[in-house]
Amino acid sequence: MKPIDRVTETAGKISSMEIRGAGRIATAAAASLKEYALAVQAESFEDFNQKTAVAADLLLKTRPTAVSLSNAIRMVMKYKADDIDGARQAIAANADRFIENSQKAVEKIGQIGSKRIRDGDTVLTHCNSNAAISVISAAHKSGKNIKVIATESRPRFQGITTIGMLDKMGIETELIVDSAVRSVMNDVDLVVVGADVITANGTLVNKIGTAQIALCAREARTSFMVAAETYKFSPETILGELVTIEEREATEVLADISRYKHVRVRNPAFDVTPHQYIDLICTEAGAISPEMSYLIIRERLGWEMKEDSG
Ligand code: RI2
Repeated sequence: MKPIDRVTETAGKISSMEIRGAGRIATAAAASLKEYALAVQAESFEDFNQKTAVAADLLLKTRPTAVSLSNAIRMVMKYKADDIDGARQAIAANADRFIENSQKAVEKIGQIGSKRIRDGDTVLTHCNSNAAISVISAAHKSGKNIKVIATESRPRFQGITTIGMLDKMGIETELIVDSAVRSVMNDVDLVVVGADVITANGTLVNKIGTAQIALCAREARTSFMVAAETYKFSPETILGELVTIEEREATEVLADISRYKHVRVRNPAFDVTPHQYIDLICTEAGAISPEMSYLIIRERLGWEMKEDSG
């Protein structure tokens, strides 16, 4: 297989959600760029730079919402080299660093976030987030007796992946349909979800249904926590950019719509939770209030801003 075909294959898996989850798609893209940079044949340094830029663009276009993807690609593609060999090594080193930091971040988030879970707590989670599961798993490992309520997360049923992971860890779990969230909220002590994007003012963009859960949590006075690596924060939002919400295929919701004449299916993959509904964002840099998101972007991703606005 040609190196570019391998990138196209990974991009296809990300688009179809065979590889999914904001963190996983970011590390898969980084690994794919490394593999490509090490394998691609180029006639000149310019040719190499052009080819790797095309590969990066292929990966970038797969999922329009997740800022993890654009942050990862920019971190991997930020290299200074004099020749092709130097560039190959720099891209490979950047990718390795990104993947390692990402794994460490998820662990750290677990350690920090788990302190918010008390012995005997019931935690509700939505979709399937590695970062959120890290928090739950760290609380369980520290000996706390906890119960988890997991939503199905239609239409792609990522909740089934979540209950599988929790089951393997030996954590007592209940599966509910998405519309049962209000019915169980009074039994929940803490909601923990992941993030696809966090904007400069602390607004959360996450799996469709998250905003309704946050609303229910607020009404029931239940704490709502977001678990997110710092590369889920969007530097572009400081520059005024809006977050694009991915609309996916109608067939994910209804396999055959052909018998209806006046019906169309809408399938937004993500929704927007205002910062007022979020008690805490747990990152590898610490647990912060949503209002501190701007600082995370300046301090952790600031270099990207300078690059963009320059
Ligand atoms: P981690 C997922 O998106 C969910 O929205 C989840 O909350 C978020 O990514 C973060 O997941 P999708 O790929 O990075 O299922 O914490 O659309 O694993």
